[in-house]
Amino acid sequence: MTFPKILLGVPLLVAGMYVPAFGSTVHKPATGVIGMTHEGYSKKAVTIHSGQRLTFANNSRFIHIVGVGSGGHLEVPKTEPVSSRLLMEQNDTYTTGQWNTAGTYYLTCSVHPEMTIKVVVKN
Ligand SMILES: [Cu+2]
Repeated sequence: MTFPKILLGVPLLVAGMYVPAFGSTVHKPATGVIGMTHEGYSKKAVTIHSGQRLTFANNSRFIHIVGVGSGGHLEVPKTEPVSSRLLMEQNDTYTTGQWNTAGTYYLTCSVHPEMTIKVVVKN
């Protein structure tokens, strides 16, 4: 029986999620931008007004997969809080769509369950 070579990629993928990459130093996020460290956001909560957007910057060497939810569990909200459903962190900096509906929401990271930020949207 031959060993499937694709299985060699699995440990590398897992290592990429938990072991920081090598490279130049990471930069602090700009003012007003929410940073993402290894297992947390730079804030526990943020309050915005409807129509505003949130910008996140990855100031760690870890990947983050961010979406609506808490405790690492992404969920589909009952009411659509943002104008764009795409809430995944695919780049080092990510700006959400406009937050339309007043309420309290949570954004979490499916890779790091400790990463949950409360988003309060006011009219
Ligand atoms: Cu994360």
